Amino acid sequence: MLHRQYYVEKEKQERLLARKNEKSAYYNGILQKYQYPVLTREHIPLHWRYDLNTETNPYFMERLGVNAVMNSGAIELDGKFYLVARIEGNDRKSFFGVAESDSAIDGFRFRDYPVVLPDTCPEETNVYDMRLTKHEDGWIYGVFCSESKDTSSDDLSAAVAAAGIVRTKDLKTWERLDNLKTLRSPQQRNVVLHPEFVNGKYAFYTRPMDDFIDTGSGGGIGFGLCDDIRHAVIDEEIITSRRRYHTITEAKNGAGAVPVKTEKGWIHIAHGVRNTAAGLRYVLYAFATALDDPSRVIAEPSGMLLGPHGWERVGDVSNVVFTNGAIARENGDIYLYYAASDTRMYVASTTVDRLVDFVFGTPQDPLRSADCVRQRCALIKKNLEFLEVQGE
Ligand code: BGC
Ligand code: BMA
Repeated sequence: MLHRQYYVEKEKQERLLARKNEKSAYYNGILQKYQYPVLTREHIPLHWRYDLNTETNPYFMERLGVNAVMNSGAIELDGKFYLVARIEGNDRKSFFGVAESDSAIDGFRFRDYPVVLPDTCPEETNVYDMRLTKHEDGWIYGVFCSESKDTSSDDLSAAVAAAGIVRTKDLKTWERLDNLKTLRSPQQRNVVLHPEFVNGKYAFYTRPMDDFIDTGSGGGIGFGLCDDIRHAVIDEEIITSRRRYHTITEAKNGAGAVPVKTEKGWIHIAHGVRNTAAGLRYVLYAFATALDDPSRVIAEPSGMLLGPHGWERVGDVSNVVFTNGAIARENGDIYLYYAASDTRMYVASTTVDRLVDFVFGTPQDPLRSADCVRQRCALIKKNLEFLEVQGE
């Protein structure tokens, strides 16, 4: 027999899943944010959390609760929208779940089961943040963080982050390949596979770092090539988007969504981190690289593309927005999926034209207050003169 509360919870969940999203009042002309999250812990099917049998669960209590749904890979397949979400159990372990919808902004539903990855690394403790790349070789690749305990250290929290790689054709059957080896960097997180071959090789955006948390001497987002995707090894990592003093990337940066190909260049949406008295603050920023050399930065608009505002600032790891997936549609629409404070997923929309205009038409960061204020005064002067001409 099903518990009475099952029907109450089911009804609540159906209402949530059927809720239409609405444009948020937030305006900056670049991104249209939507008001409601697209995925939350409340979207997780009841049968993943409760034992539905009243005999073994007389109080209808959550047996395996879910704490958060965040950092999702995103892909469009045959006109449907898919998010491969990072789901964090109450036990702090993350795993992946595929949610699908006919709409890019609402209606996402998880399948009956989460993703069961081939368990090929016995030392792996946690997996998270999968980027999905539709590669020109015909496969869909998922590159994610595979975290293990650092057994060489006495520190209980010492860990090693590596990039795990899987591939699939249908988001149902997943083949696990070797973890990426970067010969010159001991740790990797935030690795993204470029969708096209570069000089006939597979190309990865990496994030060289000295240690699990600190990027240390790692200069920013790396780029490296490898011959064999099944046993991926990268020797040299060259730096594309650099970290800089007193900018939004001072503490760390990392690739986010798979770059979007446009007529003017590859557009990247990445995250930048700065340290504050209240802890690390994560924002999103954009830049472009050359079509003939996706590692060469050709445009770097100043500042952030999206930062945590309002309720987005509040959650398990507050003051964080993070993306590892965007969907660029054939018609030029772009949907950027981002997590707020490591707790829930939101979406913002834009278009290729707008993003190109933002990336190539926004001035660069002059890096010093004196120059920034001069830059702003030039804009103000131009506007005041224009308003006068307009008779305003
Ligand atoms: C967490 C990630 C976090 C990383 C670095 C991992 O253990 O699961 O969410 O980004 O540590 O702080
Ligand atoms: C990490 C990322 C994310 C997370 C962020 C903020 O470095 O890889 O998993 O969203 O920190 O906690």
